[in-house]
Amino acid sequence: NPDVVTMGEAMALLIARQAGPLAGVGEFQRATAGAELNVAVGLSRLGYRVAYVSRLGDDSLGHGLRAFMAAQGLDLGYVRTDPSNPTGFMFKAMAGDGADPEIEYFRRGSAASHMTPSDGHDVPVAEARLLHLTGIAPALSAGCRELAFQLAEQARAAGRLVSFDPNLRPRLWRTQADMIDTVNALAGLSDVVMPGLAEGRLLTGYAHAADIAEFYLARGARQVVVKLGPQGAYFANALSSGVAPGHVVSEVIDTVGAGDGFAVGVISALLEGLPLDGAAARGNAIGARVLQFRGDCDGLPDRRELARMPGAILGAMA
Ligand code: KDG
Repeated sequence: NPDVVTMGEAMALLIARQAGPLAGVGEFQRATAGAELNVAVGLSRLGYRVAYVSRLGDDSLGHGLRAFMAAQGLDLGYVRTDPSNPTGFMFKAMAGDGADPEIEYFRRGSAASHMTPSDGHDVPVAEARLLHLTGIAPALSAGCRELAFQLAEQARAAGRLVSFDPNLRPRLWRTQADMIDTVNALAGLSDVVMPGLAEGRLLTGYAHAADIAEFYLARGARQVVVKLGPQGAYFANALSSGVAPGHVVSEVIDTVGAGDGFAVGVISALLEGLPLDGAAARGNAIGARVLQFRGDCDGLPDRRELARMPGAILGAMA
């Protein structure tokens, strides 16, 4: 059985090899993207068995993604091939000075966006230790949204942990109100909620990390970690609250994927029985490492690399 189950859309990622707006870039490097895929890869590198639920098109991008996932050790038993719809892809520009890069999606009507609750039927959520979801999959289609809620409800009914990163992508939603309502409803089914500060403000209407955390604790979350960027992360549960300090990164290469690296740190540490402050510290350390690599997954460490990282509080693998 898997330790962790996650579900989402994997995309081919074309990363600009030249600076400037995407419209003028002629050379790209091929990589992979997908917030939940990044988390799956990060947890697999740390030794967890991860089952990934998705659909890929029967095309070269889909075949390439499947080979990548297999090489990363993911359990692909729940990745279906959809012969009638394409694999999604996206472009990412080369950003300067730590700004978020320009992103362009080609994913509408993709194979993954055609998922429905039937994709979750044989997934062993009740046998896994944790289910990880983000706010991206439920934005893709009604079917993906139903699948996300179904998996969350199955995990809860079986007493399994649910971790959730809002990962707000306003351009994927029809309206902001729909985004806020849906994301907060999924957060309400989750034990561990990990918004960024700007996301938390938009989702709750509160300005301060402590109030954002209180909002989710009052709705049933057991642990909340609010990402504060270079300032680190604010964490709160019934026992404790505080700030796990951030890391100084001398050169930020690319910000995309740092939040997923943060989630890998928090989830792995909690699975290893670390207290929430240690989990937030490991999240900060892995998030900071991801900032120093261009690809979304390139900075995700294995156990040996984690052991050498500053501030990545170590725990015994459970
Ligand atoms: O969190 C990183 C993701 O944003 C990236 O890999 C692509 O999943 C993605 C998305 O939908 O933006």
